[in-house]
Amino acid sequence: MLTDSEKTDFFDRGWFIRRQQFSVSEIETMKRCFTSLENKARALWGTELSDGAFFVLGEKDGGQVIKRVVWAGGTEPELLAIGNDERLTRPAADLLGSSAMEQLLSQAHFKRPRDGVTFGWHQDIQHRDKGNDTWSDPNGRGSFVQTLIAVDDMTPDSGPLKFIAGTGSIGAIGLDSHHYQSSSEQPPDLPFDPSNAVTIDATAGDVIFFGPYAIHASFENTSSNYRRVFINGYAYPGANKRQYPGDGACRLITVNDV
Ligand SMILES: O=C(O)CCC(=O)C(=O)O
Repeated sequence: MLTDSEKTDFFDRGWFIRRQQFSVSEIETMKRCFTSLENKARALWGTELSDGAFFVLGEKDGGQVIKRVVWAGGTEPELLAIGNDERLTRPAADLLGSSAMEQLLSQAHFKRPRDGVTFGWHQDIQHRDKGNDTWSDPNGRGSFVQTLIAVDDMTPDSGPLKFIAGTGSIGAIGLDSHHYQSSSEQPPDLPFDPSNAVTIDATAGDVIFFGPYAIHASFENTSSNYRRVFINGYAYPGANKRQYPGDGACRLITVNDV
């Protein structure tokens, strides 16, 4: 069950963290899957759907950059199984107010040292609602829950997540897509003050829960360690009208007794 303060943190502040949800050996399994994804990416020439997952790849200084692997569970069954784990799905169902959910995301982020991968200031609704009736909000509270498992420790220099507190229920504010692209911590024209952002400090095994309106970002990993996260995202049934890439993406998940 969620506590009242977790609910308030999610809907008002924008996020909450459950510490040490996954054991050392479960994290080791996730790391093995991420290594397998890296090996699979190495065999690819560019962004493509391969073996059930969608690899979004780039290049820096002549080397391959893995920007993200969309529907990673499509090629790594152990990651797919985690997407149906009640440590993620039960709180998500509770927040959505529905025992049935559509799993939209099973996404691997790598952030290898100095690989240039950044996620500029954005709200996740920008990636759910692509206009033309691709998204609706049947539960009236955003209809989406994102969960992010820290696979490595998230330290101040490893490109940690940053949130703007108080944005959990502000609705879509129409941040420009260039904010999402930006690698700069402080683009000049943001409608909020990034210097007030809260930097998340997480240990491998922690899970961060946040909604579609929470404004957040993460910048370059300047440490000498990997900063991997595994993201699973769940929508209220009927909210999403797009097909996401990857074998089995947008599957229906049901949690008992919510
Ligand atoms: O890997 C990251 O830090 C980015 C996470 C993020 O922006 C998201 O899940 O929407």
